[in-house]
Amino acid sequence: MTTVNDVTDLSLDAADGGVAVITLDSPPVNALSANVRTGLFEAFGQAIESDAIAIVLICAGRTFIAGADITEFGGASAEAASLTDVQNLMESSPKPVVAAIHGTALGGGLEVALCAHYRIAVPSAKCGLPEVHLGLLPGAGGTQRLPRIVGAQKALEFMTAGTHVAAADCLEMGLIDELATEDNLRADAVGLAQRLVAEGRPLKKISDNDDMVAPDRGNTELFANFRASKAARKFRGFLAPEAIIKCVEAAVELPFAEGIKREGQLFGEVLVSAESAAQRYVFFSERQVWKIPDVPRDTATLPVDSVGVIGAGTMGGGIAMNFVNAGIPVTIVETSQEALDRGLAVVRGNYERSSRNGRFPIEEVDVRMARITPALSLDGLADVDMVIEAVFENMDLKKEIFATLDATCKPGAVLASNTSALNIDEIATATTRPESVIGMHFFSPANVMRCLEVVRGRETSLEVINTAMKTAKKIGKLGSLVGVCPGFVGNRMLFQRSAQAQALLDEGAMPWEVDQALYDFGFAMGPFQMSDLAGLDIGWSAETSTGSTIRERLCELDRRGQKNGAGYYDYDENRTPTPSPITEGLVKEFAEKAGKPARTFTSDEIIERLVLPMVNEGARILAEKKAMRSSDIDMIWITGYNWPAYRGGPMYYADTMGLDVVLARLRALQAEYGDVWAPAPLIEQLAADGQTFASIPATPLAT
Ligand code: T1G
Repeated sequence: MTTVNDVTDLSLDAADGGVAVITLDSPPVNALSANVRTGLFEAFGQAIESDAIAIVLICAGRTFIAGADITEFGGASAEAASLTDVQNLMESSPKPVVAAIHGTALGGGLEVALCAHYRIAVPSAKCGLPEVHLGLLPGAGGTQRLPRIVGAQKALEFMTAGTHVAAADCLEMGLIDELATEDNLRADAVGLAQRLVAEGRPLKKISDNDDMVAPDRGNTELFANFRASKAARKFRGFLAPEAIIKCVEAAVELPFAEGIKREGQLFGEVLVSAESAAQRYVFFSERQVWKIPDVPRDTATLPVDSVGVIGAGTMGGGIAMNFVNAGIPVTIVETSQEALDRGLAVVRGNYERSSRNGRFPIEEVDVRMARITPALSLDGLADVDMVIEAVFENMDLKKEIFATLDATCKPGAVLASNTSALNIDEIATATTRPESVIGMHFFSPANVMRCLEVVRGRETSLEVINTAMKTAKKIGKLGSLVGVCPGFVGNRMLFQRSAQAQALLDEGAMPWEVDQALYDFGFAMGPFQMSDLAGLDIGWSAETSTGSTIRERLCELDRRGQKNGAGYYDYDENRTPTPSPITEGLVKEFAEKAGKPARTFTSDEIIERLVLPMVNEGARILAEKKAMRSSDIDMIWITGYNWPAYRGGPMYYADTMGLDVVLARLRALQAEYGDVWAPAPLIEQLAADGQTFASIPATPLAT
């Protein structure tokens, strides 16, 4: 075994029958750092020069190369061999090169493997080109080689989805040539290399393949159809998907060498884009949420092998589904059989729809439903490891329930509330075990939205915090630990945005102007369309209505939202919204009464009026230590409210504006609209110091 550099070894062991084995060992994921590229370049050079009959590339640790080193992007390019240098050396090797894959061969990692002549993988391995999630495209030949293996259509789907594909499917697609035995990869790879030589098999160079792309030459319809496809609707606002489509067009229309040049041009464009910088920030931010400064990594995790959910309504049913989907049995408690039956019917309907959409076979519906035990008493929760209360947002009711849970549940059970704003510490006072009480705030629809605000109470134990966060990860949520305050983090900032949306209406802006501005910014829907969707009459009653707001007046006109065809908007039978003259009249009436002059509102002004209050509140949340870091706030908004990932989140957005600019705008708005716009002291301080929210180190929550 020769040490090539500190992350690369080269073995020319007789036991391998003349096959050279290059082993990469660069934790955590063998990313293609400068050191790794240099090691590979030198190792392949030595192996090709040696008397080895063939070469195997394999990785130590958890995975094959998982891509370019994302931490290197945007930094000075280190003096090292380029990825292309390595790939050219591999592909032009006069000796067979075999890539041996385990874990996840992703991005540049798969692109390296595609420059081997053959690929072998263990059954548990996965391959993918997920660059699109970083706002990038496979920039090391992936956009030119993949279509030459699977054809243009599949390549478009594969690269714009950026999914990880199981080894068996990769074998079927032709991405890999053989499956190894799970724990015998090295030997099987060496065996394959020996067979290639013994059988005189050709040195397959994907770049020479033309038969998979030639049939689509001139087929402009294929690309037009893909751009118009349902999948493409998700590309709105992102740059990388369209760049990927252009690369595949080049793969089909141009010779390989020219296609590679086109890929390089388009890669250069997306690499320097604001969208990719934001998406790379999100990639690292969603890995920071699990790091809690004052909860040591070796903190115990309590078992969560059974769960109780109180309430089978929209939230309770959705919450239960998360655990059922993770294979954890759930006891769901309601106050009446009718409520139980109704709730379980909704859950079954959700599963049947997922099955119809191809998520799983219909038989799985009963398997999942069988994991749910309905109950009409909290006694049914005596032995569960975790309880999540999801009843009506009423403090007295919650305290009554937690007092019963305290008397019913086994010692050590985690007692969580799904409350979206109420004080966890107050709920905990209803029990004799406040150390076991925590908030687990799911976002509606609870079985869909990734966000889970884990609310740390003053007395919540480290074990319970750790257990709640580990449970969040286990059920596929992005857990964000937050402190107790009204609305916690997400809703506390949403309150501010909603107040300004209403203020804009009161000044004469139309609901559709506000909604359109947020839609164009990248949200799926604006606040007024959202209100119509949820129902305008939530919390409204004809008996107490005073007609003092536009919403009350709409409800008094029986305009209750989508459900009865009219709210802020008018709706046709397909629930397509159109601006309503009735709403327009009301907005104008209220604005005139308030003495507001009729005027136009630009999208930029609307976005500023909606986003800056959120940023200001986020700054207060950080200063109060109710969030540990600004990127946690961003992740809550991206995973809980669909803030567009290509804009990084509200705090990131403010940082990219510059906090000095944010401060100046807040002061200008304060002068025009009053102290509700007073800048948070933290913004004043950071602006004065020329700092950013991201520059604040992670801080333990105040309790
Ligand atoms: N570069 C640098 N660090 C990385 C990394 C990468 N590519 N991937 C992961 N890490 C770090 C991560 O930040 C974390 O660090 C640790 O590794 C464990 O990650 C030219 C341009 C591989 C499936 O997009 O999808 O190739 O927090 O917690 O859950 O065309 O990491 O411990 O300090 O996620 O087991 C394309 C990104 C790059 C793959 C493992 N590749 N990574 O998941 O662990 S662009 C990707 C992942 C590219 C080429 C283009 C996952 C994983 P820390 P983790 P995991």
